[in-house]
Amino acid sequence: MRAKARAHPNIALIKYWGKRDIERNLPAVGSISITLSDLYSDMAVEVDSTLREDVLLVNGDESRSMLARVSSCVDKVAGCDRPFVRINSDGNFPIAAGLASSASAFAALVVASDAAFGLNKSHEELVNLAGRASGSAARSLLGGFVELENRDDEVVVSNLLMADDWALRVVVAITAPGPKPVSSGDAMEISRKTSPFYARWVEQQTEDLTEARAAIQDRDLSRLGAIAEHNCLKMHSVMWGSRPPMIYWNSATIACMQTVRDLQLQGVPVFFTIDAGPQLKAICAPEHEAVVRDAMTATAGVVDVMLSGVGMGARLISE
Ligand code: 2P0
Repeated sequence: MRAKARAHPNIALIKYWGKRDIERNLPAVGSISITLSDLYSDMAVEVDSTLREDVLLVNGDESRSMLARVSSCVDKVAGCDRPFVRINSDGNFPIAAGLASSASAFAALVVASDAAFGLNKSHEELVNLAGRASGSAARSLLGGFVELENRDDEVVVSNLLMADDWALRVVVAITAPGPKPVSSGDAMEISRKTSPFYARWVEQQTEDLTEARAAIQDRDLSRLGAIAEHNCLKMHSVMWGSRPPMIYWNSATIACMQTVRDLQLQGVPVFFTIDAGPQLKAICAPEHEAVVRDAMTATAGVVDVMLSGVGMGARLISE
């Protein structure tokens, strides 16, 4: 009646922004991501019939703010009449700061809960349970290059390439490690309801997915970079056009973008993406990682740099 799982955050190259069904947390658009290898969330779930409520420890400290969302995810896996659980969540990167901590946390949570309750659910069920907790978490069930597709009333994830098929490196420039002011879920709804660009964003997503899929199959970094940067800036334009505007960037985020542009002008094959937070992720081949890392580290306002490869999907690990 206890199990522990590890999952990694994923970075969307073609983004999920907006929901078509809030109740079931179904995304309005498909997306393509890479699962990271070096950042992780571990979730240990222990069923304990002596508890009077669920208990959540995040990096060793009791957390009540995240408890309702975590409990609700365990309910969806094991049913509302389940015994209470003690959950230990540990990770090696900042939470709720635009680094997809909810993706890795909920992917690990559904895998650990399924095992702790001995349910043996199918991979497809686990994907959809993770997606209900956090849209991007469905993608962290798989490693490598992952596409999430909308199908009727469910999501389907599949591998475009495995992690070993294309060894890209991700240089994460942290410009502000604190939690974001507005959650992604709330910001998406504000965008859907108020941004004049939202409908066009949804309409164009199929084109962007097709282009990125082809670039990934060809392992063409400059083609993938062009469509990923376009899709990222388009998503942020939807946010900027919302009322109130959703601006997650700070001045260092823009400085990082300029650093990537300068590297590109010097002939370094690298591209950037930015999620719902002020951190920038620069993506390149392994032979260019050191120059990209040094340039990001030297950029004004960067407080930390994390390095990662492309990694594995969610799985059970020993305690
Ligand atoms: C993504 N983001 O595709 C996009 C890009 C942020 C920007 O998925 O409301 O935490 O829990 O389903 O998955 C972040 O949103 O949102 C996200 P919910 P989630 O990675």
